[in-house]
Amino acid sequence: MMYIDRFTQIFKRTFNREPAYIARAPGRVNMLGEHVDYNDGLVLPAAIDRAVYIAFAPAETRHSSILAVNMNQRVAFTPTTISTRSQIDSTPLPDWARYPAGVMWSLSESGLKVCAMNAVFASDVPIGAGLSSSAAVEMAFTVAWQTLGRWTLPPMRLALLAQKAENEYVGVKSGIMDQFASACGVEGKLLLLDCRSLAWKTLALPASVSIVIADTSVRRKLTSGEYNQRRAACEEAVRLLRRDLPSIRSLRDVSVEDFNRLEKNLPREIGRRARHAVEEIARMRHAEWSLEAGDIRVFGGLMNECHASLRDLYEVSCPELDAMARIAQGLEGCYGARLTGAGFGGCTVNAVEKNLAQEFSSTLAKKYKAETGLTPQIYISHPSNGAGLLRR
Ligand code: NG1
Repeated sequence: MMYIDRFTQIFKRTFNREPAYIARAPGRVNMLGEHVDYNDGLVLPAAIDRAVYIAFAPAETRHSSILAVNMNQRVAFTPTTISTRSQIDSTPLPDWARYPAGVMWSLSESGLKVCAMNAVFASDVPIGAGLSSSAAVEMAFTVAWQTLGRWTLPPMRLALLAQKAENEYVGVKSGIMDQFASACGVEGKLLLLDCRSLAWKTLALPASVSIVIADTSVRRKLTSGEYNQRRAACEEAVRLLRRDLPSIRSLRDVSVEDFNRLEKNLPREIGRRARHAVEEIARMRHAEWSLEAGDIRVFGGLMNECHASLRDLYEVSCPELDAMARIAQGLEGCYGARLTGAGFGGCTVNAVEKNLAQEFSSTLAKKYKAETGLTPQIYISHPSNGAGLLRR
């Protein structure tokens, strides 16, 4: 509510009129299935109660004018200027503006009507923390342009258009998980997505369990290079494993048994990376059964195994994430703790007994600070609905 009032005021001050609409697009947390969206695997994210908010209206000009409240920066661009990544005054687009410009580009490429828009947006999704702040920005603009263009597509289709913006305009080869979760979130539910078929369904944690997100306050460095290297290692493993398993298309098609037999044919580092992906996809099958059976202990154990695998095999953790997960795993009421998102900094996600969640959070913060000297941000989070209009 606070956002709506604040935005309406900022919009009025900036554009001398009321916004026509306000939309919201959430960030996401991933409970399990890490670094497998680009291996055709299964993932288990939830949209969270931290989001991007956007107030917008059609513009009377030919260009779109966008104010980023967090950056206190305003840009103006048209479909023509964004093809050279610049604004109407020929200055380059700042980094953050590549997300809205990328969405405009992706929608236009798909032949959708993209109107000139005045917009003000802000986010309370921490940046670079593994909670998909960029997907939230993309989804907010996708919803805004859909509204002004008066076309309607299913949420999964909107997610794919936003992913195209990220992959082809921004230039990050991310999988579909983040945009999917921001587009398709369901209040109170986890989302089980098959990244190959794009079929999905909801699953729930038991009502007595809370999701606690613990931000190490370490921001990731050099991620896109490391991220793309991990992707490349998985692709190389598929290429080498095809000598024995000619029909495989991705690591999704390799069973743990076949991998155990064939790992010796892979260079050691490629073998470690691929083992994480193959075992993580298998863990996701167990996770589905355990949640359907309401067995949070088994599910929590899988979260802990996932953290160890990301740390030791995939090597995308860092000392602060390891400390946060290790301390949490030793606290009362914690069923499972692991790093979430790409890694190299950012957040852990924890499944915690609801009536112990407050105490868990304050003890975790204290112990983490004592061990690392850093002050973490810890929130009890609740799965939220996906991107959409807040009011007309
Ligand atoms: P985050 O941590 O939100 O950047 C990244 C990818 C996802 C997925 C996870 C690892 C981007 C934008 N997103 O998420 O598609 O591969 O890492 O599971 O790079």
